[in-house]
Amino acid sequence: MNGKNDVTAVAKDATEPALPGGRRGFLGKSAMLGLAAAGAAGSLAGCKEEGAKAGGKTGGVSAAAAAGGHEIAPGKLDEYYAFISAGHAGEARILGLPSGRTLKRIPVFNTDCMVGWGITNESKAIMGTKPDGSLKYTTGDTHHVHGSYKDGTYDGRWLFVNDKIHSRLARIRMDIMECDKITELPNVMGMHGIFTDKRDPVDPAINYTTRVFCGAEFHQPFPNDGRDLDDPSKWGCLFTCVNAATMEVAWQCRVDGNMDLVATSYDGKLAASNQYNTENAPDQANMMAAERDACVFFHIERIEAMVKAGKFTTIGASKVPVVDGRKAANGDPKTALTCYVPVGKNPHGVNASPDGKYFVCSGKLSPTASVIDLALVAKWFAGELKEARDAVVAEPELGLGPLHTAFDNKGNAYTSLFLDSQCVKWNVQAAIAQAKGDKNAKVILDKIDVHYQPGHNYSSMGETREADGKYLNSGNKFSKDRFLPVGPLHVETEQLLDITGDKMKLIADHTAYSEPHDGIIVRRDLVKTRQIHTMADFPNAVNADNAGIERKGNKVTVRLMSQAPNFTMPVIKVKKGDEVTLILTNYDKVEDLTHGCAIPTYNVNFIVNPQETKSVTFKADHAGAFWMYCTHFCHALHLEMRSRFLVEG
Ligand code: RUQ
Ligand code: CUA
Ligand code: CA
Repeated sequence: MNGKNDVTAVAKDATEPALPGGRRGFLGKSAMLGLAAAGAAGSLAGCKEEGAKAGGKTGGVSAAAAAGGHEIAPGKLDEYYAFISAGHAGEARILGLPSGRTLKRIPVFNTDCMVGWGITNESKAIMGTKPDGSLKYTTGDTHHVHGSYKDGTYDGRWLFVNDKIHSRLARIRMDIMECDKITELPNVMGMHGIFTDKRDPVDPAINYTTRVFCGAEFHQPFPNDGRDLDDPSKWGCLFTCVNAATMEVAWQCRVDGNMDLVATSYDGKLAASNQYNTENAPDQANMMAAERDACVFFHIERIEAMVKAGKFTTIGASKVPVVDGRKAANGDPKTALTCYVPVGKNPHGVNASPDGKYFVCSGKLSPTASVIDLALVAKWFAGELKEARDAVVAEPELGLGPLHTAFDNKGNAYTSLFLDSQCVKWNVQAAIAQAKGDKNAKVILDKIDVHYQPGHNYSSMGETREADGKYLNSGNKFSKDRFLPVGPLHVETEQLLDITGDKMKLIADHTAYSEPHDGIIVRRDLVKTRQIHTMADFPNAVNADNAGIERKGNKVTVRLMSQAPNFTMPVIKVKKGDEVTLILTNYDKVEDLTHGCAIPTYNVNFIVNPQETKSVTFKADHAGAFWMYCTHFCHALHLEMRSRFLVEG
């Protein structure tokens, strides 16, 4: 048997020191060279060959055989939902875990002709339109999905997901798993990290999510209207707070440096973002100039008091209050809005431990992760800690290219090592003990190869107080030889690891359409979806009284009902040049009895779920006969479920 196919062999091999010329040894050298020359692509090309040579071949043993009881038999249900982002595919996705079954794709910033997202009036209103009614944007880039909280765990209400391209925040209703709001943030570019707050910083009664914090990665001029194009020293980044209920932007805070990922404390008092460009540099080489960068902490209570007191400015046409969180304006810790904690070079990822005590910020260009003690950050803000750097209580060396950290329920952390293509398991308290001088502290507990180049990893319930230490998902950026080739772009991998034992066990390779980033793994009992809509929730629902065609000048409203296997109108006749609004209500009440509505030539295509209403508006600019047909298989007479849409010339 090929050693790489035996998961226990992989785990054992992983803890051995890198052999000269071995895969990790090779990676280490080339990676550092590549990074030093700012040519990470070169190092990846190198590791591709080595990875294949080292026996990444997957034939022989199936994942199920290696899974040891993790397989979900046909007809059996998964234990967890995984809600994941999809990168430049612009959507969010739901997987079942441990099976890895794809349960749903949730269109958010992308269009989706299966459900009609970006096609129906309702979805376009959420996505945002230009004056001519077409979509303002058709592209998106989702990186991070986080849930709303109550009492430190998921409350099953909402998911939030970012769009990095156009700096938008979207909310997904978890009862129907559909996006219901999108907010475009003003004055920022490259909005990357987001995180929900877990309780109010002041009011103890508010023990649930009311804010979403967003970090901006790219510097920009203020306002970005053509000024200061040649003077990037005037550009800057803002940290943004969005009201989770209204999705309105509450305030923004200007920082020195940039932001990347975001984490929030369990007590609601602090939010933080890692900064890889504390240099405020406009070019890559200088973004790597400083030996240390920072994790910037925000004192939420103080920022909001400042806003309330009217001590803010605004930028350009935006009315959003902006406060100054730059160092020069925050010299006195006792009144400071921000605290910049120095951490390893060009860090990536900041994650909160489930005990509520620490944030872990990974080094990326430094082989370390910085453990920041939140109680000490609070002390700094109280003026009782001399240096912000003193809040770093451990900085263990983990391996090359540490990016993101997940946690179990036993005080262990799991950090992805991008360059080493590994996941490292380490103990937080041991790392702290080691930093205090305990030479016997066993920090690194295990290392396992993942395939290949992991970005995010995330554990079951690991972003809550109910972290359960069962599963860890490694979102890998390259799959190389793990799956059948499908052309120039390989599928990517979400690899599932069993983390219940001392040693991590790789139990499954799941394919992932580009490009998976972050996700959360949520116990299934916390998710309660509704299977049938309530008709009254749709103000434009069609009923027996208003069904039919209504004409006002050249504006025609067609009110239609569906009930398997029929649309209520066999013939719909309009005139060329009419502006047609077609409203369709699905009268079926049977769970999953969905109908589609497509009209050839007119680019109409959407579905209506039981008791749901949707509408489309279009110009009837082609004369002729068009079969409006049901696209969603609903009945033995599904193919016959069609009406004649006639446009008189
Ligand atoms: S980032 S691979 Cu967009 Cu979440 Cu770290
Ligand atoms: Cu209705 Cu198919
Ligand atoms: Ca830097």
